[in-house]
Amino acid sequence: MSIALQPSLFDAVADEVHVSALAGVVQRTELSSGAWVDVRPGWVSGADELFARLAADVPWRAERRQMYERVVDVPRLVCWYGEGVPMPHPSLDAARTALNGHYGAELGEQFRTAGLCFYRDGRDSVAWHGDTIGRGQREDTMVAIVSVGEPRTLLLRPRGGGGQALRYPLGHGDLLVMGGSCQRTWEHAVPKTARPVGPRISIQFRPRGVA
Ligand SMILES: O=C(O)CCC(=O)C(=O)O
Repeated sequence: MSIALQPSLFDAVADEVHVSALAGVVQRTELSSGAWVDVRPGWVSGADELFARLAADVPWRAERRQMYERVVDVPRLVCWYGEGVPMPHPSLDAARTALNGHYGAELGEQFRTAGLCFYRDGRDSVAWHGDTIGRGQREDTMVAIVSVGEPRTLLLRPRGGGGQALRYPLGHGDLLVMGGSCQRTWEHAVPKTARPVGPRISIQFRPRGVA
């Protein structure tokens, strides 16, 4: 797959992909109902290289789903790496190891799976939802999202809406972690945009039984 990407200035000089330390630099925002969100901008350096590798090497799948009487295209490409399945790039193992080192004690378990989503342009999106398939419906958990490629806005709002959504533009190696009750008391979305935006890949690390 060949997709044009505007490189960030930082990545113009980064020739390898690596993750930096998290302790003391992740910024936590407490939300309502025991939910929280952590943000670490630019966590992955060499993120444009990682984007290019993932865009080319991951066996992306287009999905279709039933929507009322029609079957429609899911507006993004996906690929799922379950427990024990080799990651498509060694830096994703490094990222997961670093996340487990930083969050393992608080989470009480390990991040194990990786879901990858490819937003090709502003028409690709994901609607409001919480990751409530599985344990996220009943239990506090964490979902860690690494974003590479061009920034897209991830919105967060209390479940059911109301009030101003929080906006997080995520791309070029940014990390965002949703924790506590976030998956069942808040919802997130990546809306479509009419702005000319380049492609973004989202890598979501989750513990076992959360999807
Ligand atoms: O694109 C993102 O970072 C969000 C992905 C997401 O919410 C999901 O796949 O459940």
